Amino acid sequence: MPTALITGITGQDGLYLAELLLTKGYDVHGLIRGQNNPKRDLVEHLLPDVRLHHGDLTDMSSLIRALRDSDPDEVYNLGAVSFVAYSWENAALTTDVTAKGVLNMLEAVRLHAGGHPEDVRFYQASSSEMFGKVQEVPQHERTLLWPRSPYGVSKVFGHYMTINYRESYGMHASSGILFNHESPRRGPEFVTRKISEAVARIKLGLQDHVVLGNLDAERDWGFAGDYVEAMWLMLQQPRGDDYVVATGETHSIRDFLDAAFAHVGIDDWTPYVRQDERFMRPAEVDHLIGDASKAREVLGWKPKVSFRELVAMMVDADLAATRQGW
Ligand code: NDP
Ligand code: GDR
Repeated sequence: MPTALITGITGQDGLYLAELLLTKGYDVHGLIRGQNNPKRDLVEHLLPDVRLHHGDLTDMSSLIRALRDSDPDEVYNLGAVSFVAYSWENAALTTDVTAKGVLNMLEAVRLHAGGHPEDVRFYQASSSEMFGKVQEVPQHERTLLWPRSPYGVSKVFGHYMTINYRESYGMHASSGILFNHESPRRGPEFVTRKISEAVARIKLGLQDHVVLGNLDAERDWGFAGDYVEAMWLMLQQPRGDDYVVATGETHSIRDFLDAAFAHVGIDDWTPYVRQDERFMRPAEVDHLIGDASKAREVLGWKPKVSFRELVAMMVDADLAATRQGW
């Protein structure tokens, strides 16, 4: 039975990835931080077969201990301060976790694997935010990186450190440059879930508007359940490498609003949406669209859920959850 250790198991991707690996027969371990993490109950309820280990990406000794206790064949490093807007207010913390945390994990894996660093396969959660001020459309593995936030800069560090460990020590280390992926498990701070929750509550008469920032930014949005499959496929290849994972379609926040409100029968959303400076960013990433040809050709990966299906799935889940909460 192969064994996997996942950091960020309490997050959106961690939950989907753990479910996927369990269906494939893996012994799944997860890193959980804090002395009383409120998401522990959720993980234990959804994934009773996962074994949790205390640890934090900023504390290398805890990573070494988690590796010793789980002895994994595969490590998926999904843990991060992942909210771009928050990263300006907490740039040093973001750097400690999202940048230096990657180095801590790579080094812990290298030490744990002793003379055979290639025996423990490593996945790094890189991001389309690394493209930032877009230099090329669509973006692919060799597109120039120009990050526009402390989060983006931290992800560039983690990305190159992963490549460096592959080249320096022969580690089987892969970097997935994933474009935005969403689901009903997306944190409510991110724009898609903020909209799907608001649409559900507006439809049910519990809220009369939602306040957003820039409506013109464009993102390549896919479904998280599809994207974790690409992570796994990367670690099944003979060698580590870098792959863009995306749908190849881009939509603005306005398009998302159109689709989400239309799904509940509201054609004109303008009376329900307000804009506020508070949600504007000091520097914006305006236009993201990924070229996932390499993932398609080498991994045989392609997305299954379309943009409209994704929006409908999120709004329906929030309608159901809101009704249940009554
Ligand atoms: P989430 O924000 O949902 O999850 C982040 C996870 O990181 C949580 O489990 C969180 O734990 C954990 N974490 C935070 N700080 C630490 C720390 N100091 N030590 C250990 N773990 C920590 O993110 P997603 O699931 O959406 O994303 C997973 C990864 O993929 C992240 O690295 C993200 O940056 C990256 N990514 C995401 C994309 C997306 O569209 N979703 C696209 C591209 C990359 P806790 O619950 O305790 O806070
Ligand atoms: P992003 O996701 O920054 O792309 O990072 P987010 O959903 O936060 O923002 C997407 C775009 O929407 C605009 N926007 C708003 N965003 C939020 N959160 N709240 C608002 O009210 C709002 N109004 C407009 C933003 O300006 C932005 O242009 C996500 C994270 O998962 C990262 O960890 C990951 O690396 C990238 O996706 C790929």
